[in-house]
Amino acid sequence: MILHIDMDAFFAAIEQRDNPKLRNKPIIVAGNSKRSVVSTASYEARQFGIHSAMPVFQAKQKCPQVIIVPGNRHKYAAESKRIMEVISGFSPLVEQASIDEAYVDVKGCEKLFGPPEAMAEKIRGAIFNKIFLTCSIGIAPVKFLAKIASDMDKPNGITLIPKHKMEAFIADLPIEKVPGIGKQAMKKMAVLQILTLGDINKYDITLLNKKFGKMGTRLYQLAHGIDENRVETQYSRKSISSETTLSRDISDYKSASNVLLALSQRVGRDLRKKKMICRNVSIKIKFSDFTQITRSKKNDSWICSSAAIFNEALSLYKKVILKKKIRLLGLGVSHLSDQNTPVQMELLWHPEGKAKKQWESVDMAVDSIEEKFGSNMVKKASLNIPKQGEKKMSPITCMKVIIKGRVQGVFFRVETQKAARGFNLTGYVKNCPNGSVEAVFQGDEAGVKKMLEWCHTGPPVARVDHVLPESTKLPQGCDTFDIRY
Ligand code: DCP
Ligand code: MG
Repeated sequence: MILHIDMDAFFAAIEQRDNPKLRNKPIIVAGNSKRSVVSTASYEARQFGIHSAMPVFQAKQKCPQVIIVPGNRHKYAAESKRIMEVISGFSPLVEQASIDEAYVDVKGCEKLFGPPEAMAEKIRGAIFNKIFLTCSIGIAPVKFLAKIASDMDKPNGITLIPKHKMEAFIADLPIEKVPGIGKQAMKKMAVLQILTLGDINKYDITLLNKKFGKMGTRLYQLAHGIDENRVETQYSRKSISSETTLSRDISDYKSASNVLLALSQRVGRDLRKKKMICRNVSIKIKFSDFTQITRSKKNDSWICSSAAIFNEALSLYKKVILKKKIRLLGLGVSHLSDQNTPVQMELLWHPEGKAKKQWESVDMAVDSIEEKFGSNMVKKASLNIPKQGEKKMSPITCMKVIIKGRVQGVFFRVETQKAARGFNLTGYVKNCPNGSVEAVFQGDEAGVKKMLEWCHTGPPVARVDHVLPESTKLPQGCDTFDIRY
C-alpha cells in the first residue's frame, strides 16, 4: 500500500502557527502588488471561496477582513525538510513529490507500525507533535489513488481506499479528478461522454491512443487500476551503466547495434542481479573527435529484460544522425525500483505484459546459466559471430523447465518433442500430477535457448502461463528426446 501525505494549507498554517494573532482567522499568503495571486489560503479564508492562484483583489472582494501575509520561502523550505525527516523515520521508501507532499511505500513496515492505517495515524501524530502542523493522508494500493484519497478528507483527515474497493471507486471517480487531465482533454471527454474514470472502459486502447495520444495508454491503465509509477526514493534515482571503447571507430548500423546488444545484456544482468527494474534507458555516444552526446527516454512501463532495454537503446540510437565515426558506446538504466514493490494492481488481465514477462524469464534463465558456468556462455544469436580464426564455441547446456498453463495432454508433449528434436536436443518431457509439464533438455547453448523461448509460447491452442527454468544435469540414458509417463 502507498501513503500520500499532504500538508494542510501549508504556507498559511506555518504563519498561523508562528503568529497566534493569525490563528482561526481568514488569512492568505500572497505578495502585495496589484497583480499578486494567492499562494495559499487558510481554511477559514477558504470558507469565503478564496483559493490558491486567485488574484488578491478578488480575494479581498470575497472577504474584506482577510489578512494578507507576505510569504517566506526560506522558512517554508526549512519546515518542509523537517517534515520529510519525520516521515523518513517511518520508512526508507519515501518520495518527496513537492514542498508539502510525499509518498511512502509501507512495504515491510507492518511489523513495526501495524497496518497502513495505523502507520498513517502515527505519521500524522508525529508531524503534529514535532512540527505543530496538520496533514491529510491518503492510503491506496497505487500512487494516483493515494493522492486522490489524501484530498478527500482535508484538513487533518485519513482516507483509505482498500484493494477490494478500488474497482468501485474508479467506476465513480469524476474524470476531472484524475491527475494530468487538462481543459483540452476534458473537452474530448465530454464528446466521448466520459464522466468518470470507469467510463474509460467503454473504449478500447486503440481509440484512446488515437484521441489522447500517450495519455490514452495511461488512462486505460488507470481505469484498470494499474499505475506503474512507484515510490521513487533517492536510491532509485541511481543508475546502472556500462560502456565500451571500440577497438576501431565505427559508423555502420550493424556494428553499433551489436555493441548496444552486448551492453544491454550486461546492464540487464546487473539490474536483475540487484533485483531491480527500470524506467529510463539512456545511451552515450563518443565520437572520433572526442565530442559526445547522450540520449535518454523515460519508458511507459517498468522493464528489466535485456531485450526490452536493447529495444529502447536501439530506438534512441536510430534517432541520432551520425556525422562522425563512433569511438565509444555506453548504455545506462536509471529510475530504478525494487522488482518486488507490489505497486501494480491489475484488476483485469491485460495483454501487453505477456511478451515482456516471457522475455524476462528467458533472461533469468540465461542469468542462471551464466552464474553457474561463466559470463560468456550464452549470448544473443546475433552476437554469436566467431572472430576470425576462432572456432565457434558451443557449450553443452542442460535445463529443466516446469511449464504451467493449459499444457497437459499428449498434443503438448508431442509438439514439445518435435521442437526439441528440431533444435537437436536430447532429454524428455512428461506430465506432472499438479497439471504442469516438466521438460529437461540438453544440447548446445543456442538450441537450449531457442527451446526455452519455444516453451514460453508452446504449440498453437496451448496456453502457457508460466515457465520456471533452472539449470540441471541430464539423467543417464537420454540419447534422444523422449516422452515419459
Ligand atoms: N502553492 C503556491 N501556489 C499555488 C499552489 C500552491 O505557491 N498555486 C504553495 C502554497 C501551498 C503549498 O504550495 O501552501 C502547497 O500546495 P497545496 O496544493 O498542497 O496547497 P495547501 O497545502 O496550501 O492546501 P491543501 O490543504 O489543500 O493541501
Ligand atoms: Mg497541501
